[in-house]
Amino acid sequence: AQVGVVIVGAGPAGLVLGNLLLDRGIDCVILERRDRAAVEGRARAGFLAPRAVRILTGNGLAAGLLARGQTHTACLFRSDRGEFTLDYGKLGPGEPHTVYPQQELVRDLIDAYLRRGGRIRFGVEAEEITDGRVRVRGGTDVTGRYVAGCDGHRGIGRATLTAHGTRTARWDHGVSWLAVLAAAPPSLPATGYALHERGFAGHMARTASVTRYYLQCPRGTDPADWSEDRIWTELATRMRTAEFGPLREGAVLEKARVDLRSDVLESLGTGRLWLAGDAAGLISPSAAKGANLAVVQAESLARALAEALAHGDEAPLARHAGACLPRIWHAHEFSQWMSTLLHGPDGDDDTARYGRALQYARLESLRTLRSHQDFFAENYTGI
Ligand code: FAS
Repeated sequence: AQVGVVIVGAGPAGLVLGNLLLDRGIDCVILERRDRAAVEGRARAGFLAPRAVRILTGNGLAAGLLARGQTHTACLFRSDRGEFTLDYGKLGPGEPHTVYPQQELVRDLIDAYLRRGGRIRFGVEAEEITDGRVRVRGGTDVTGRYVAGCDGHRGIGRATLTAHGTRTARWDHGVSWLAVLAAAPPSLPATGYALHERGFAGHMARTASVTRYYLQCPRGTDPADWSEDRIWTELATRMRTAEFGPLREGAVLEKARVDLRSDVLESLGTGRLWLAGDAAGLISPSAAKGANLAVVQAESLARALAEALAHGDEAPLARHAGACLPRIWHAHEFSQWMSTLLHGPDGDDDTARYGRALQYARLESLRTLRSHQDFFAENYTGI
């Protein structure tokens, strides 16, 4: 039997899409290769932009984040020139971020989807997508009028599109982060970005008792080489604790290397296969946009699929791609701006010295110029 839409992947993109399609009376099924506990336990993003919060709130999917999310309106920058705070909630459009761990949001979205009578098949891996038919590893195929590839940047949704000629624009920021999750309360009153000649360090609260830290590290770094002691010592150095006060330490729950790379598919879909989220484009975490882009794209795709199914034409889907791509590129442009602000060049040759001077000039403009602060606020919370 054919369903309206087969969704591959139960991350933020697939789950928001599934909930919004059900709300429009469209029969869909989500295929997720991992089990429910694994999907609900994967700590990743934590920053929700106002537009993503509005979409979730407007579709009855925000009870958890409104009850347990924390509102953030400021961030701070540290360097060898001192520390300054940017009250982005009072700059530019004057909007806040909501800090709510992605795995909590995924849990809420799965509950809501099942409550709406949605079907998710956990532990089911899609192997091939051919014109609406999804071949399932070791199981029965599933056919949909449409297939939504929400299976991340290494998924078969993207692989299928690119195999049929869709080009990918890609950028390697040449930087890696050691992404650490610590069982420790936040050490700073806000998200902190520390620029240091040894490399960038970041501090992002996730909950009252868990904090995310990032340490810029060389490509190929093995997280196993970073003991708990070495992590806290390096964080103390780069966050200049001698000058600004100690960090609140705790057990390291997770450490993983994230290579900062970005890419965008030059088409979000064709015919019966359409992508949303990381499947459509991977954005470096430097500006915390990935999960937000996933939510915004899923909402737009849900509307386009509903129209296409109702009127039997693909024009709404082409309009969806046309509207989404400029928004994706806008987010990538800011993410690139942020990455060059946070990460100075390696080495000490003339080129590195020039690059580092530019980095500090950009930081100084951000500290002193209202126009730069408004630009930052608008892009930091915008999507
Ligand atoms: P996801 O990757 O979340 O979900 C894809 C799903 O598809 C997965 O559950 C996978 O199991 C499933 N799947 C894949 N192939 C399949 C197949 N063949 N069959 C069935 N299922 C399949 N973003 C931010 O905005 N802020 C951050 O601070 C941030 N930090 C991050 C830190 C780390 C360490 C990482 C890795 C990412 C981070 N991101 C961050 C980005 C991240 O949040 C993504 O943008 C977000 O998960 C994208 O959501 P989806 O597109 O739904 O993809």
